[in-house]
Amino acid sequence: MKRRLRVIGREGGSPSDAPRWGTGLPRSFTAPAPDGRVRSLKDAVRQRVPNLWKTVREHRHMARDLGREVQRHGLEGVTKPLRAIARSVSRPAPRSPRVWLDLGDFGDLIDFDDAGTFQDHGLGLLRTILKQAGVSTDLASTRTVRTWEGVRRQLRGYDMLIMNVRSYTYSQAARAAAIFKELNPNGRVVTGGMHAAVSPDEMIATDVFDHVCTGPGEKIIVDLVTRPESFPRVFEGQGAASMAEWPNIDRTLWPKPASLRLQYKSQWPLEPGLGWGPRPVATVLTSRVCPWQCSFCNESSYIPNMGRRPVEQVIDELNALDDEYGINSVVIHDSMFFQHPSWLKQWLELYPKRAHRPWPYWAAGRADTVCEWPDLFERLVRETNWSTVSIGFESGSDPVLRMLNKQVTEAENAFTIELINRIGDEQERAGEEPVTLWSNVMLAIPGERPVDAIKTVRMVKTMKRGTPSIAFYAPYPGSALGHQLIAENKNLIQGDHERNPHDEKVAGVDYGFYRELLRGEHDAWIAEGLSAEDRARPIRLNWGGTLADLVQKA
Ligand code: B12
Ligand code: SF4
Repeated sequence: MKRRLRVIGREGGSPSDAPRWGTGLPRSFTAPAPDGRVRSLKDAVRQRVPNLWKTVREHRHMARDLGREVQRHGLEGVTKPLRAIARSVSRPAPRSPRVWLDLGDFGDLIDFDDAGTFQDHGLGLLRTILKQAGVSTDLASTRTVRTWEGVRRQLRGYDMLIMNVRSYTYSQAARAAAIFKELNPNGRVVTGGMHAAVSPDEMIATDVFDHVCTGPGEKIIVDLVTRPESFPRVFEGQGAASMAEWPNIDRTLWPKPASLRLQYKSQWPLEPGLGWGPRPVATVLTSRVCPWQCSFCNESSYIPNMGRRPVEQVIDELNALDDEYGINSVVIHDSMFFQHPSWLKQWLELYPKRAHRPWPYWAAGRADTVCEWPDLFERLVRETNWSTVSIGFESGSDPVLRMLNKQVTEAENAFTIELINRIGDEQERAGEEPVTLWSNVMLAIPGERPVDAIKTVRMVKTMKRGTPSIAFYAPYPGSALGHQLIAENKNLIQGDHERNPHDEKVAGVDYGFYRELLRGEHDAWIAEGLSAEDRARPIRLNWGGTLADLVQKA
C-alpha cells in the first residue's frame, strides 16, 4: 500500500507527485517552503504533534476552499454544503450481524483528491437491494482509515463479511478476510465482483473466502446474505435483464468521508469528482457493458450484456438527487456512453428539456463511433452540455491500434481530434465554455516500436484543449492481451494492477526509452511533421504537470 500523505513544505515537486492511476492528478501538492523561523516552527509542530499538524492543515485547506466558493457563488456556495454536512450527521443505527467492507486505498475518503474518492456503484446497488428487502448490513471502509489496525477495529464482532472485489483491490480483500477470520473465527466471508468473474481460480485458492460469486449479484444477494449455507462455495451470480430494473441507489449507504474537509468537498452522499465540472458531482451509469473487444480490456467477454437504463429514468434520478442535495455536474461512469444512436437521440431530445438543468457532464466515447455519427456527436456536445468528452485514443499508430484490436485507425483518431478542436474554437468564439477532451493514451505497449510511441505523443500535441491521461500498458486479468502476458510470465505487476507511468509492468519492454520520451529527449523527433502551432503547444496534465513529471524511478 502506498503512502498517501506527503509533507508539504519542500521547494518544488518530486516524482512522487505523479498521478497514481493515470488521471493526471498528483498524489499531493507541494508548495514552496517559507524560510527562517516560521519554517522551523512548522517543522517542529509537524514532527512533535503530527496529528495536530494534519488537522490544522486540513482545516486551512477547507477555509481556502470555502473562501473560493463564496467568491464564485456568494453565500449559496457555502450554505448548501454546510447543510449537507449537517444532514449527514446520522443517528447510530442498531448494529447488524453483517458488515460490508468498502475497498480502496487507505485515506482516500479522508484527505485525497483523486479518483479514489469516487463511490462504488456495485456496493451501492447491492446494499440498496438488501435494504429494500429489509436486510441490514453495517458498513466499514478501508478508505476512511489509514492502517490495517483501523480496518481491524471495524471488523470485530460480525457473523459475515461482504466485499465487492476488483482486481486492483484483490490483495486488500484477501488481507481483510484473513483479519476478519482471526477476529471472528465462526464468521463467513462472502465475495463477488469483477475479480471473481475474471480470476475465479485465484479467489478459490484463497481459503479465507467462504463464498465466491462469479457474476452479477442483483438477483441472488438477498438469499445469499440471509441463507449463505444454501449456496456452494463457488457459484455463478444472476443479474437483472435490464438496468431498468435497478432501483435508484440509496446513496446514504455509501461510506461517508471521514474528514470535515472531504465531507464539505463531496457534499456527501454526492461526490467531489475530478474537476471535470463544478462540485458537487452526481455519478450515474446508463449502460453496463461495452461491446467492443479491445485486447487490453475486452469487457464484453466477462460482463453479461444487459439493457441500457431508459433515458427518462436516468434524468429522473438526477432530478431526484438535485431535489435532495443540489447537484452541479454529472459524471456518466459508463465505459462507453456514445453507443446506441436511438438511445443517444432520445438523450439529446430529453436531457435539455426534462432535467432541472442541463448539468455539464463527463462521458466516454470512441473515435470510430464519433466518425460514424459525427452530427449526432456534435449536437450532443453543443445541445446537452457534454462538456468533457473522454476518448480512449490509446495510440497514434495503426500497427499498435491493430495489435490492441481497437477497431479504430490513426485517421479516425485525427478526425475526432479535429472535430473536437473545431467545436471548441466555435464555442470559444461565441463566448461559451469550450468542450474539453479527456484523452486516454497508452505507452509502453508490448510490441510497440519507438516510432509508434512518437506518433502517439505527436497525436496528443494536436489536441487544443486536451487533458491526456497517460498510462503505461498494464496486463489485466480478463483481457485477451493480459491473459496472454500473464500466461507467458511477462507480467511484472503481480497483486496491484495499476497502470501509472511510474514502474515497469511487462518484461521485455524498453522502459528506458519511454522515460527518455517523457523527459523530452525525443522532442525534436516528435516535432517532425507537426504544424508550428502544434509544435509550440505544451502537453499539460490536468494538475498542471508535464510529461516529465510522470517519470518515476522504476
Ligand atoms: C466506474 C468505473 C470506475 C470509476 C469508479 C470506480 C469505483 N469506485 O467504483 C473510476 C473512474 C474511479 C475507475 C477507476 C479504475 N478502474 Co474502473 N471501472 C468503472 C466501470 C466503468 C463501472 C464500475 C461499476 O460501477 N459497475 C457497475 C456495478 C453495479 O458493477 P460491479 O461493481 O461490478 O458490481 C456487480 C457485480 O460485480 C456483482 N458484485 C459486486 N460485488 C459483489 C459482492 C457480492 C457478495 C456478490 C454476490 C456480487 C457482487 O454484482 C454487482 C451488480 O451486478 C467498470 C466497468 C464496468 N462496466 O463495470 C470499470 C472497471 C471496474 N475498472 C477497472 C479498472 C482496471 C480501473 C482502474 C484500476 C484503472 C486504472 N488502472 O487506472 C482504476 C482504479 C482506481 C482506483 N484505485 O480506485 C476494471 C477492473 C478490472 C478487474 N478485473 O477488476 C473495470 C472492470 C474496467 C475494465 N473493463 O477493465 N473505475
Ligand atoms: S477499452 Fe473501451 S472501447 Fe475497448 S472494450 Fe474496453 S471499454 Fe470498450
